[in-house]
Amino acid sequence: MPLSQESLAELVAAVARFVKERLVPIEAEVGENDRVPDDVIQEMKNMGLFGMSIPEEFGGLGLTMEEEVHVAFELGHTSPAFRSVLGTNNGIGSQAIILFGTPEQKQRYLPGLASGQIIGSFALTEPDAGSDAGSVRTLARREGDGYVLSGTKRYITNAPKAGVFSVFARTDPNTPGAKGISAFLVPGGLPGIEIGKPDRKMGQHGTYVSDVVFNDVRVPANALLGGVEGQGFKAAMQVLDRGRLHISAVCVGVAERLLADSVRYASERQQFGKPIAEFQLIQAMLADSYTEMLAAKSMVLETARRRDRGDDVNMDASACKMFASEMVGRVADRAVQIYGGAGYIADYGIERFYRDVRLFRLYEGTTQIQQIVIARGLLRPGTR
Ligand code: COS
Repeated sequence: MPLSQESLAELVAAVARFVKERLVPIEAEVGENDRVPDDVIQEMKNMGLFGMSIPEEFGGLGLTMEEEVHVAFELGHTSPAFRSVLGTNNGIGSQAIILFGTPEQKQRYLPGLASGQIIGSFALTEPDAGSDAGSVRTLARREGDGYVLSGTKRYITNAPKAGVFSVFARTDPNTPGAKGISAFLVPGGLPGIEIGKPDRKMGQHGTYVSDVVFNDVRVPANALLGGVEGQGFKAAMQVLDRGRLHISAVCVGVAERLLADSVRYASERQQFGKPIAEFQLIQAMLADSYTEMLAAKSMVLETARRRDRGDDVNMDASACKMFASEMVGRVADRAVQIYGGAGYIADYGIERFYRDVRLFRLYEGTTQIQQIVIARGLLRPGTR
């Protein structure tokens, strides 16, 4: 059930306060130390932020997509690393269970994911299966009354802390492509699971990504998501439809933050005897950034509302992801330009955002994959 307007406003205000008072002051420290402090993570858990999208009956906040998007705007007002800490539990690490899990699977994992006691992680990508997600090679061999998983997953967010992986593996080696793929819920500590050293990244320091190797990992039959083979690819795609909308909202939030910083800096920085904000070439950059941010925000809100009404938003979630992630890249670039030399110097924090936002155009589907999804949707008979 949607929150009342009052409760939503209270939640959004609480998150905005937390971001401003607790997260913004430690952005630089987190970027440098590559670590979000444990007490901050605990505060996020206490606020229920690990379970925003998880139904209330399992201990989550049960937010609608529109409500979640409003919270994501706020979380975007600080370094994206903080959002990433709780991002998988709300998105790709829990949604497969919410959308397709059996009642037992939901009962087993969702309360822990909602409280943040369990960290969820989405294991789809492989060394040779990135954009071509239908070509996964990880195998799930039927053996006795269970399965044995073998294969390597790559760039898996939050893998080093994961309590449960949604693993996409081929149960039917004779069926190539999407149809032979099934999804499994695999507890993090099982024998045979090897977690690689966290990868060194361009940005978003404080979040961890690594390889996960499955060396003949045995799971019981009830680890099969939804108890049905061959549904893994569709499950992954539906999880990503939702995830892409959430990421789009974070992009909007980051753009709002960068715009606020740019306005403040332009108003304070003096050149030629006056604040640079008085120069029309600076004003043009600010106006372009605001307009593009507003366009993305409107798209995200409208698509979230349509998803809440039960519409298929596959194409539009991709349109949001493409536009919002490219938009925040341009806004970050203009922010560096407005700051001038200071934009390139670490102390001002703008170059950190510039590096952080680059990831938005890559993960949960590159811009080029979003273009494919949109174009296919347009060309599908009867779509428009
Ligand atoms: N919801 C439900 N079903 C979907 C779907 C969706 N959003 N998208 C595709 N499907 C279904 C199709 O309908 C098709 O089913 P049928 O065979 O029954 O018709 C099946 O899945 C295969 O779809 P398709 O033929 O479109 O698969 P492709 O191999 O061509 O791949 C893309 C499609 C490229 C869109 C997909 O591989 C993709 O999204 N890749 C990017 C993956 C990604 O985002 N990776 C990031 C890693 S996670 S951080």
